[in-house]
Amino acid sequence: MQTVPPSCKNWACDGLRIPSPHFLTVSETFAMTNHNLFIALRQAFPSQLHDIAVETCCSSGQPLNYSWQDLDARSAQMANMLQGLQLPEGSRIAVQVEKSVEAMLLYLATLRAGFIFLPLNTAYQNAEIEYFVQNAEPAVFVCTPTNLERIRPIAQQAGTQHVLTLGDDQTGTLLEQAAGHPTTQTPVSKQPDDVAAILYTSGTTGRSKGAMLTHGNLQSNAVMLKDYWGWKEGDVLIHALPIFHVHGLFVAIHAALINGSKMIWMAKFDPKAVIAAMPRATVFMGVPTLYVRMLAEPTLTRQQAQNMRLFIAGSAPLLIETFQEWQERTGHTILERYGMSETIMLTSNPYTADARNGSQSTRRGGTVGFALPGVQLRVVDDKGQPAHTGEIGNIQVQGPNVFQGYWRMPEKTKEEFTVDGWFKTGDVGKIDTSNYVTIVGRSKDLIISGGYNVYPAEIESYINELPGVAESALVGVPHPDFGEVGVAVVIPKPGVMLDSEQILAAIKSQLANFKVPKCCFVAQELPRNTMGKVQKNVLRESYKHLFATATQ
Ligand code: MCA
Ligand code: AMP
Repeated sequence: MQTVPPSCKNWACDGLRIPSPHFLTVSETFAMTNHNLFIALRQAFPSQLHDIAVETCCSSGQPLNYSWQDLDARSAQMANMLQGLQLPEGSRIAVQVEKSVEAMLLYLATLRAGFIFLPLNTAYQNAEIEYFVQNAEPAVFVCTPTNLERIRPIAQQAGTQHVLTLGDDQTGTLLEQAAGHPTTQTPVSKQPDDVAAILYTSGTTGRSKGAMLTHGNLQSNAVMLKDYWGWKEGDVLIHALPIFHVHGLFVAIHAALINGSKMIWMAKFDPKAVIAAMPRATVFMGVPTLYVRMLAEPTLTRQQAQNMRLFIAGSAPLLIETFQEWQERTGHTILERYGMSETIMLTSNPYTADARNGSQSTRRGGTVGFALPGVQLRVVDDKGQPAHTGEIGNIQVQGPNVFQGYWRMPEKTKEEFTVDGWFKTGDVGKIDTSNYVTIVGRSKDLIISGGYNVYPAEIESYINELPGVAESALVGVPHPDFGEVGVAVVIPKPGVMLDSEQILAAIKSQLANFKVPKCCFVAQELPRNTMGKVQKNVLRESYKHLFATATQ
């Protein structure tokens, strides 16, 4: 039975401006005059606009169905509302809200209206938000109704003119204001180089940098992945990832929309719910932690997964044990791919062959597959010279997917590119004789925990500010659930007694919860090499068994 959201009742999808459906090829994309990404997505909507596009699942309220017409009409209303605010060209629309279909519509509306979408992790706390708004100076900030009183002064101090709210239960001033606007809208004309979104990603200095992704970056990656991953009519995606990072926002949503595919939409990942939805779906995307958690469920069986066509993993290394166990339990071979906020998707294992048929072109566990069509990837040594086949070095990339630069950080942007225009990923890897890429580590000091990035320099700077702290070091150690988690080692000032629980509590009040170290040790000194540099490898070795179970 179809339950229509209360606010959708009176929609009329009159005068749609874009004929449908038609899947754009890469060459057609380049022949377009208006390169607004929304046009390519809208063009792929099925001709039966009353069919269900998104079905919500497993939230506390009643399941809701959104038709393709709903997506079009409601994003048009929001776009018209945004345009009615008379914002300057290139305005940033910052969004920190819980996952909901309306939040996705706000993203589509921002594209349509030609503004720049700036999604923020819901875990970010005041100090983190303050930095983002002061850096990005958004014209609009959309937050949850609950956070309004907290966010409004922070946003207004940074010059944000409009602070709106959006709840995950179809409430908030954004929807109230959008409701009175027309349900049709012509997407604002955009060039491929126009910025569509800014994604904040931290750096080695601990200061976050806004990666500017263009309409061209996003569109080229989406169109290419649709083909590469064999998307076809009738595919249904289980969407269980957050929508404030590349994986859930771009890779998953674009893939479904650009194929005119329905999404089963889960506000939060619940392993039981995903497994229960498998018989009605064909594609799933997740970070490795999601696969680990599903493997712990007895309901995950070959029969339950038999309707599924493709399981995709990325954002963090997928352990070979997880890859193999998934194959044994479900009969499916996970396709692992690799990407970054600055580049969207870079490499992928092949779609076509199955690992069990012995052909050259299989999905190989422990590797991230081949450079995607249009992406050039090279491995170089520390002097920038090409590494030999199989030799470990720094991964550098080029392609239409590579971002335009860091927001208002031209110097930082320059540093991250080589003089001949290759982007330095900060990942360390190798390419074998069959062209499979394997990531073996990172030159950047980064911990990836459950698919979220934690930059030690940022956490250390917070710890070092605490009273009585002389210095600190954060290292990543293996964890059976999150893959990797942070462990802090803190050195007190002479004569000071520090309490590790108090340190963690102090950090927790200032930083997103996933950044809080899972363990903290107070020590007398940090191990250093002869140059005086902290030997994080020694700390990692000391604590590597702290959470040891399945990862050992
Ligand atoms: C939650 N917690 C975590 C994490 N998530 N700790 C470390 N790492 C995490 N990732 C902690 C919280 O701090 C909290 O601790 C406790 O777990 C429960 O929090 P809750 O939010 O309820 O956790 P959860 O719902 O179980 O979330 C786990 C999760 C989530 C489902 C794995 O982290 C998740 O959705 N991860 C996916 C991230 C993602 O989409 N990454 C893609 C980035 P306490 O109670 O002590 O406070 S895009 C990217 O990387 C690139 C481009 C790419 O290639 O895709
Ligand atoms: P982000 O800054 O959130 O975009 O994170 C990008 C980083 O995630 C990359 O530079 C890699 O270090 C890591 N990453 C993404 N996918 C994979 C993967 N399949 N295997 C290993 N690391 C990955």
